[in-house]
Amino acid sequence: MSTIMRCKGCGASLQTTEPSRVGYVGSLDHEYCQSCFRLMHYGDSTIHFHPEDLPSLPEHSVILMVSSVLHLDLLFSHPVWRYQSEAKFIYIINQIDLLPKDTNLDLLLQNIIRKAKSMQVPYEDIILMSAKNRFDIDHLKSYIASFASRNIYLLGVQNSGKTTLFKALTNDLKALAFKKAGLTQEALEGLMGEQKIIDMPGLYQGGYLHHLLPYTVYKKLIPDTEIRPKIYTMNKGQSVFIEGLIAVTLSTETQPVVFYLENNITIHKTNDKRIPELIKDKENQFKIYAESYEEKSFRIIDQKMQITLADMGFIHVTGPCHLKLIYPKGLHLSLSEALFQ
Ligand SMILES: Nc1nc2c(ncn2[C@@H]2O[C@H](COP(=O)(O)OP(=O)(O)OP(=O)(O)O)[C@@H](O)[C@H]2O)c(=O)[nH]1
Ligand SMILES: [Mg+2]
Repeated sequence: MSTIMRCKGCGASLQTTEPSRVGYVGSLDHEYCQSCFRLMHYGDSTIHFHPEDLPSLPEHSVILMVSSVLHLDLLFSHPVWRYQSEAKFIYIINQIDLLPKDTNLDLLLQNIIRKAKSMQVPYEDIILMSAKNRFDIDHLKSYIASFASRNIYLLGVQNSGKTTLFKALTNDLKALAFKKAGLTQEALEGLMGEQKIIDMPGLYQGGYLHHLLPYTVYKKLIPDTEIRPKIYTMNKGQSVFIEGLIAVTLSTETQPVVFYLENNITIHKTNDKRIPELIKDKENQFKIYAESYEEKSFRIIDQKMQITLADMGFIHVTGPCHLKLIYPKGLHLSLSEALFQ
């Protein structure tokens, strides 16, 4: 019986026959598929499929549902509990190091718990942590060890940090964790003491940057360091153009608007009338931005609200006011109460 060789980076079954398919490699004695090799050494991305179906896991599993703080508005949008009703769910809210240092984490946790309760989401625990923090990892290890279950699954949206956690929990040095959405192709397995940790391929989320932009572009736009607030006092009719991608215009009277984005993102203050011309110019420059743009208006009544800009960051603004956003068609934007302060 021949054993299937797997890529150590993404878990794909290695094959030598079809270069355009996942897992292709020149020779089966390589550790990494060609795609992972290129990602590691040249920083580019070739093929990867995006699994859309929820995987079926054994009954009574312990499932760590991993979410990034960047994805909180969609935290419970994959109702895995409906298909895995016997499982124990622990929600890991990862990448909290991205939030400003003075964020009130207790308040954030309370808001998440309130949301879980209102949506009747079953859970054992909700843990705020950073996969890059040794102390948080040690805590998680002891917590996981307290479960009798032998198999612990890591599940969640692409780019939420599952493989980063997997590597830290199992001391695996070869699995790849990059900002490439859909990097893990098939389950990766490793041991933490007597327990098996299984890192699953990420769940696909449409409307995120990977949906519209090539990896070499979106990897620079998704934050990997603290998103410090930048406050812009905007006047009526004034616009802020974010990295040639999203234009935010204030249609009401002067108002401070707070942007939480990766530090290197260019924010250009302009006025409403120049936006079409700027968008066109950006398209000419990059030829990669969306074929078409769409527009959404947000009427903010009174309290502090949050507009989530796909997996790129947030806007906080307090009403009453009216913001208009022009953005590539299909990009995910949402309005919610400000989840963190
Ligand atoms: N700042 C920060 N970055 C993190 C953290 N966890 C993961 N990352 C980064 O997030 C990116 C994605 O991490 P992965 O572990 O590959 O994410 P994944 O959930 O396995 O993604 P898929 O395999 O595509 O489903 C990488 O660039 C990681 O370095 C964290 O706690 N803090
Ligand atoms: Mg992964």
